[in-house]
Amino acid sequence: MEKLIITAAICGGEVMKEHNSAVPYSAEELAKEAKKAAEAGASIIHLHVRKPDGTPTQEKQVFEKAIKAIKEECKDLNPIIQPSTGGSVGMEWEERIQPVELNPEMATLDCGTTNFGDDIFVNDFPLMRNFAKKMIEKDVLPELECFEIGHIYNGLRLQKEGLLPKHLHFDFVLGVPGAMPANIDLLVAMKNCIPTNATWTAAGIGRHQLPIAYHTIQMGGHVRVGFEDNTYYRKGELAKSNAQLVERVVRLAKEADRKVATPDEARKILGINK
Ligand code: KMH
Ligand code: ZN
Repeated sequence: MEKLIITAAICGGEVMKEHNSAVPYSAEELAKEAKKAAEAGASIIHLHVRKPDGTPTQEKQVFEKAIKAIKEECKDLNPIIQPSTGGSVGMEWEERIQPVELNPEMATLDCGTTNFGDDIFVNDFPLMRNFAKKMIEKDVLPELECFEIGHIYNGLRLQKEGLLPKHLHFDFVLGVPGAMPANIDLLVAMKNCIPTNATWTAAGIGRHQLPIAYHTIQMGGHVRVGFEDNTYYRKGELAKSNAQLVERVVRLAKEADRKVATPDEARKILGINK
């Protein structure tokens, strides 16, 4: 089986220090979390950024500072840094797209509108086309974020319109309240909807993080964990760090006889050649 790519979603756009005091906000905190997660085995850092008080932002300068700090702190590990273009609910598309201007190796491309808790996370076709075109222009590999099974077909429609690169990489996010539930039947169904030569990652929200991770390891997918999706290690026990969540996935992979990809191996699997 292909080596396992582990993504650490280290801060997200919604979770706050009030939920878990280890959630990083500043560039320095993000860099420290990224380093520990990369040392533990993460080859991709999925990145959101914050203002000093924790308010989510998509400001290019804030991303630039965080990316510089992460690169400096992770010089020897060199993980793939994958900024979010989702930001947090309610942001306008002009704000969300800013980190792509920094020429990252990857960025997320959310593939459809969905309920997101009590909010609506808006991703209509004009927005998706706009983001996809910008990513082509900047040679950024999109991670096609699918919160619903229909989002896969939105991604495939973008591909038919010539707006995606040759290699397709999906991320199935299961268990967002109001969106698709996290269960194994749905995970299998999603995997069966994507082209056989595409790669995929799965992320389970909250208590679903662990079961989605271990089924995904067995199914040949890649795994995302981290504070963005889940701040607990187990029921009633907060996670100490993103690295603690990554370490558990590494142990599961070992038990399943699946080797963990280094960042350069992940680049090869994903066809990143920047
Ligand atoms: N914060 C969510 C509304 C992404 O990074 O592209 C969306 C999100 C997806 O986190
Ligand atoms: Zn995100």
